[in-house]
Amino acid sequence: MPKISNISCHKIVNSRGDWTVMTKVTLDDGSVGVQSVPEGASKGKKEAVDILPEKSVDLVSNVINAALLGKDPFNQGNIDKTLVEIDGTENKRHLGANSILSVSLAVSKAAAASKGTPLYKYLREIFDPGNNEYTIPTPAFNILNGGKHANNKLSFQEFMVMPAKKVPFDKAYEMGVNIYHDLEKNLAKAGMDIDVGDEGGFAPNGLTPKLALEFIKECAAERSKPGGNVFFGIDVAADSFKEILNYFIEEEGLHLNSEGLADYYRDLLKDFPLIYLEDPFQEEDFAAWKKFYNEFSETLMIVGDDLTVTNPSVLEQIIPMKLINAVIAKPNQIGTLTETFEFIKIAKDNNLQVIVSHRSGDTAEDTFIADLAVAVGAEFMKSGAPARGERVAKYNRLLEIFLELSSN
Ligand code: 2PG
Ligand code: MG
Repeated sequence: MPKISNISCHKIVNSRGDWTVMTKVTLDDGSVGVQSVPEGASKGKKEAVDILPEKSVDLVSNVINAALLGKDPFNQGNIDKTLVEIDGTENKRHLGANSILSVSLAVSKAAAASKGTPLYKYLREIFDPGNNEYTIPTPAFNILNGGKHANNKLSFQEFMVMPAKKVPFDKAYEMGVNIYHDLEKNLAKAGMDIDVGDEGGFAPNGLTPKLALEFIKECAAERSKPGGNVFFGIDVAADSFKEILNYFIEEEGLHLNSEGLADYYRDLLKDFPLIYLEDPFQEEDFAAWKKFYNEFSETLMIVGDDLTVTNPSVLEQIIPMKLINAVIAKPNQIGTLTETFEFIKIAKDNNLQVIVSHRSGDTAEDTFIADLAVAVGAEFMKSGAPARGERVAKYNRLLEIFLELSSN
């Protein structure tokens, strides 16, 4: 059996122009796995912690390289356990979640390469061995950016269009691209800026959440029926505009308490085919989550991201509270593949829908989340707009898998 023969690491630049790391794992049969690490802007408080890229390069190339030399790359559980043990902290601040994640995922890629198996199939063998049924997740295209992802005055972070489940991936992708370009035209026609934010969605000033949804509704209506073939979703990322007591919607001068914000959502839900609200309240505003869940859990995806941070033990604490019916899964929030799988398993066992997600600072060379989303049978994948290299790399990989599976 092939063994790990070398691990090297260097700095690269991510989509936001910030430094991150890229790690290469080589096996003694010559197989290679390369993995870069994305970075978020709106992070949950309990996310695993990254360290400075320089320090990460040093630790991966020396400490981790020495520790994993000669280890079995097919025993992902053991690789990740070793990394977690060497780190020895609760939030991976010693080795750094960035160092650990780059190695953990690169090992899986090297192992898949060694077997000559597509990555999604190899990941499936670990996640759910023997299950050969694959589905392609529905894409959630983030076409308007605000919050911490843009320099505009729009409080909510991501306005997404989500094709209906019944639409096959190639058609769904086309729908996303067409709506994106229609939106570009309509914003320009209205004299608005068509520069884009961190995730490739437009980021003009002069919008309120309601106006943003009006624009999207108009564009979606041109190609398909809102509420029929295409639905809307919002990642509110409410942490990012929470003041001490209230939520501040700056573009409307509104300081809303939790109930006021819930009313704000009630209004939007009346007027638009919204099926998805991510982080609608700040991550510790449990009472507001609870009340909202009780009212809308049958009709709306109420999604935890900053609330659950891909952390299995955090999710286990949240589930009995009944606050959510869906979760975001982002490998870099927790730092290893094994823990990401554990988190997704807990979610599935508790009937929570799973959305595998990119980060706002992502890397163009990395498409891991597309293979991951297919491997775990995630219902959705979000990777920003259907534009910009680092965003479409993931959607293009999903298309490749879709075509491969369709031809069989
Ligand atoms: C989110 C993500 C990705 P960030 O909040 O869901 O869209 O943003 O990577 O900045 O945390
Ligand atoms: Mg989010």
